[in-house]
Amino acid sequence: MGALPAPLDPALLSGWTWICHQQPVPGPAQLRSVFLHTEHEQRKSKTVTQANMKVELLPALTDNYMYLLIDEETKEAAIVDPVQPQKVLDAVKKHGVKLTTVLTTHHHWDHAGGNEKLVKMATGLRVYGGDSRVGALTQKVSHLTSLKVGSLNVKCLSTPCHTSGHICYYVTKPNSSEPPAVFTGDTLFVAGCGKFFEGTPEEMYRALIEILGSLEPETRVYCGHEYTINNLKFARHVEPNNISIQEKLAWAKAKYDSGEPTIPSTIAEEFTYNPFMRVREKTVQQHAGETDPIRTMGAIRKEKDNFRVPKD
Ligand SMILES: N[C@@H](CCC(=O)N[C@@H](CS)C(=O)NCC(=O)O)C(=O)O
Ligand SMILES: [Zn+2]
Ligand SMILES: [Zn+2]
Repeated sequence: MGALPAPLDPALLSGWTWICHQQPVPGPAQLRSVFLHTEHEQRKSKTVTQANMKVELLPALTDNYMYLLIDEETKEAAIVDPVQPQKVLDAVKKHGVKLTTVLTTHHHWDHAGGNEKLVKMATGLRVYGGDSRVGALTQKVSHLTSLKVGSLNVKCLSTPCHTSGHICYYVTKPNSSEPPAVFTGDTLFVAGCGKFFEGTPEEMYRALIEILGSLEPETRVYCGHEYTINNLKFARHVEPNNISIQEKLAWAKAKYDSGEPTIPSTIAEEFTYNPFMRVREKTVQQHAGETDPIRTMGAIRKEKDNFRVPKD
């Protein structure tokens, strides 16, 4: 074993001073940049292989993920939110695949900020997104737009709230018994959801419960950030007696300690520990002092915006 630094508390991982849709500006957090640099290198990638689709998780920035989606049949590939283009091209080369497609979840810098550079480094890319603010956009998509990556079917799901043009991408392989995958950007995180920058509690309810919540329960969830531990600490605050939260938190801490991603989860799992997916549950409503799921959604989002994450 080399001299790896002790893992940082995830509460320290915010790194740069920024709002997520702006380019980071050097701030007080630069003091931690030496640690953070080391921390980046400690974050491991991971490949999830299903029968006909492969998903490589590519850690980016401090806590973002880019995802390389590979169709094993044709060796064609798509990249989700390529904020660090060189890392993407290294992964493309490693897998010996042809990158044809960029799937952008939303226009924020930490997701779409690499598009312009990537299209210059690799020519002929189709760049999809649901918002004219997405850089290098070639095809604007909307709810239920379908597209293909090799033999894989990708269905665009419009999930406005974090941003008004946010798209999740649902990927299936025709005639396969393997579970589908969904790339959820900053709409759904493991055990959490994105901030409501451009939308309402009602819209997030529709996105999480009605749209993502009606996908096949075994669907793999690949989200835009590694926020799992902090999210579960908030979930535990909302539902102190929920065993699923306690078990997932212990599991996530062990993963974090070994530098491994906590992604993917599944839609079925999210319903057991994610408070924003559980706004119809009495326990969550009681915590919020509400009886209506949409009002509960608004109340717990507001509470999380101001939540101080405990050390353990
Ligand atoms: N609380 C975030 C701060 C960064 C942030 O605001 N992230 C955006 C996405 S880029 C967000 O929607 N976070 C959801 C949340 O804080 O619950 C963290 O855990 O580091
Ligand atoms: Zn983000
Ligand atoms: Zn965002």
